[in-house]
Amino acid sequence: MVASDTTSILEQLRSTPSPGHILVIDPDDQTPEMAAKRTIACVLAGTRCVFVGGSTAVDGTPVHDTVVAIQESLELCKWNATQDSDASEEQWNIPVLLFPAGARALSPAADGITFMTLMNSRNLQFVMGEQVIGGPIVQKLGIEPIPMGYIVFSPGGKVGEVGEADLILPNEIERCISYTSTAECFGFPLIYLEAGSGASSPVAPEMISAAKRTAPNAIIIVGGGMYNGELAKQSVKAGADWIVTGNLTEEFDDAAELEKVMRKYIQTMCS
Ligand code: 1GP
Repeated sequence: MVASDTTSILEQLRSTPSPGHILVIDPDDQTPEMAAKRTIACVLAGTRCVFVGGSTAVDGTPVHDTVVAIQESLELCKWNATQDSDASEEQWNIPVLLFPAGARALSPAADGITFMTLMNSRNLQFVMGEQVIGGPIVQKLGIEPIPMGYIVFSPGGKVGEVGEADLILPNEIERCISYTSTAECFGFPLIYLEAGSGASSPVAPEMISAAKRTAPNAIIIVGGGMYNGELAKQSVKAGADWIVTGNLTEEFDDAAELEKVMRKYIQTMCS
């Protein structure tokens, strides 16, 4: 990241005006160069944070190469901004966070890591197993861990399958409340409500409202199937602090076109 070195990433996330937009980059779906190009287009459109990872991205090499390419592009844009009195350097202070599928999908070039537990997995490996392997590595790498309760809702997509999630179904608001209250009791600063990448519908607004109500101290992140700004806006109205978009951005190889689409998306989301 190119932010002030004294500000923690978590503080930066907390102080970013809500709602914020997160771009999720899946290194399995694109080259590092394309990931960097999409990142720059989205930041120009208003994105304020980048997650790198995906449910099948378990190997560290593509993750690392992708993080490096993104960081280099952001640094270059920041440097360019220093040469132009009309440009804002601050715009390029974008945290690049690992959003790992497991303990091997790590990179020292990241600014931080969403150190998550997949709370509603049936498999302990995703609740505390990968974490116990990854914890010492994260400490050695010196990247900032940001604790995150990760909760997967129906339809769940690939992450629901791979993560063996006991999905929260549309009529199970009480289960949603149980998980988000528990996440609040653990003190997770981040709670991610996930419908799965490419989900046919995003997490329902009433689930998001319940999460916001029962976990008032957490930053509520919502993603999966957020195909347009209107859906994102509904989630924001329900209480989402940050909206995550992945698949939609992969439809565009042309940076100018992507910037245009995402500018409209983010404007609608914030309206
Ligand atoms: C995946 O929630 C994110 O973890 C993004 O989902 O790819 O559907 O935007 P989409």
